[in-house]
Amino acid sequence: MALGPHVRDDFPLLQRHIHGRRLVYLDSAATSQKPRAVLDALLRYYQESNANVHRGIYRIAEEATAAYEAARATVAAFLGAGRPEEVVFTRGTTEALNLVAATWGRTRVGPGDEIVLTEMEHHSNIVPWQLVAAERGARLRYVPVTDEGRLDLEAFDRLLGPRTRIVAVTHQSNVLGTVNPIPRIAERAHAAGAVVVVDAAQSVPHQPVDVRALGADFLAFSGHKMLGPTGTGGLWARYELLEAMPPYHGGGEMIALVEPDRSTYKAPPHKFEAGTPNIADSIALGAAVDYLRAIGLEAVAAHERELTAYTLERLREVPGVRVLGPLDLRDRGGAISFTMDVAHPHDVAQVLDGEGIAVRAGHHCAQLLHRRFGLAASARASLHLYNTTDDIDALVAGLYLVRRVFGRAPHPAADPR
Ligand code: 7TS
Repeated sequence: MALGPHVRDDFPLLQRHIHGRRLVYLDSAATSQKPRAVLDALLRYYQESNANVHRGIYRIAEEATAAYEAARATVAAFLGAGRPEEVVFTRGTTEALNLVAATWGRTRVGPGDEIVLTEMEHHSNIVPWQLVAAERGARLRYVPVTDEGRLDLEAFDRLLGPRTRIVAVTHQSNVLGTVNPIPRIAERAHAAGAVVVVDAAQSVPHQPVDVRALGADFLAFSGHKMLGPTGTGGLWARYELLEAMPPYHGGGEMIALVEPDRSTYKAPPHKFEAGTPNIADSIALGAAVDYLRAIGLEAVAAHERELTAYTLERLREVPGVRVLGPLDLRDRGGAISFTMDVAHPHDVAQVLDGEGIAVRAGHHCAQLLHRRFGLAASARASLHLYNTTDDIDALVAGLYLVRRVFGRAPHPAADPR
């Protein structure tokens, strides 16, 4: 394994012990751990340059503004954006998707128009569009998911039509691990006259992402899943689209001129960043990107591919484990959800916790997808660059323990199918 063991030393939290055992952290799809470089950047900002941005003309305010804008430029370059001003900082993917829905969506979608989503979306790429559709009288259409956990692309093509205004799709499923063919989807969506919104919460942290190569119009991501602090993330959009969109929030620092009855706004991205932004955390997100770039996203992806292969192989050994999603490594990443015949996913997670192993259990904010597979919940192990084969060996040993604790008879609520 190229990365795991020596990278782990960079992450203070991964040195912890839980119940007397080394912590095995397998929940990076929920949030990643943070390297020391990110923690140092946070502390350095507060100890040396803490001041509000875009307003003070004194030394530390200028330093804070320069560091905040440098972080934007770092993130923009990381995503292959044309210019730093195409990146709006938000609290994460959820806020970025709500921003697009509430501005572009509400002004461009009318009665009878259609918004195309997929059955594998996270709730944050469903609910904002439901709000728009209800307000504007539009209709939501869903691309079905195949039994193997891929999008049915022929069904997608058939769903596109003259009323399609928006196609909003995840790049990488947080449950199935499936990596969707965004360039192909974007090409068809554009041919139908729709804009393409990509939920890249699970792809940007794990593989090289280039917004231009994807053919996206909007792309949302979460900084806290890519080694940055919580409360960070952003929206990338083509600059012309940001210019054409109304503001999302009103307040200080997003205006050019305020009059009693109306205001004019600053140019993007500032038009979308009302009030005091998340300065320290965004600067530390820049440090996270520097850390990831130093290792290289190709190397991160290769490490995770190898570890995903190892995980799938080891899980196959455990009787009664059923893995969701594609088994072909060419179109899947390291979010590996599974069920066990003898225990409910919550019981699986609880037994694993007793061994110091952190996995998530539940619907992972993807109820439509779980329903599609006849499930209410699943357990999920999700990988990042700091995981190792040791972590997977611990997981597998933990699953054998689950079998010993719950017996070998299938549990009635474990897998309702
Ligand atoms: N989209 C996808 C595909 C996600 O996986 C998540 C978070 C979000 C959007 C929302 O991101 P946020 O940073 O705004 O919360 N996914 C998960 C998960 O799988 N477990 O916890 C959070």
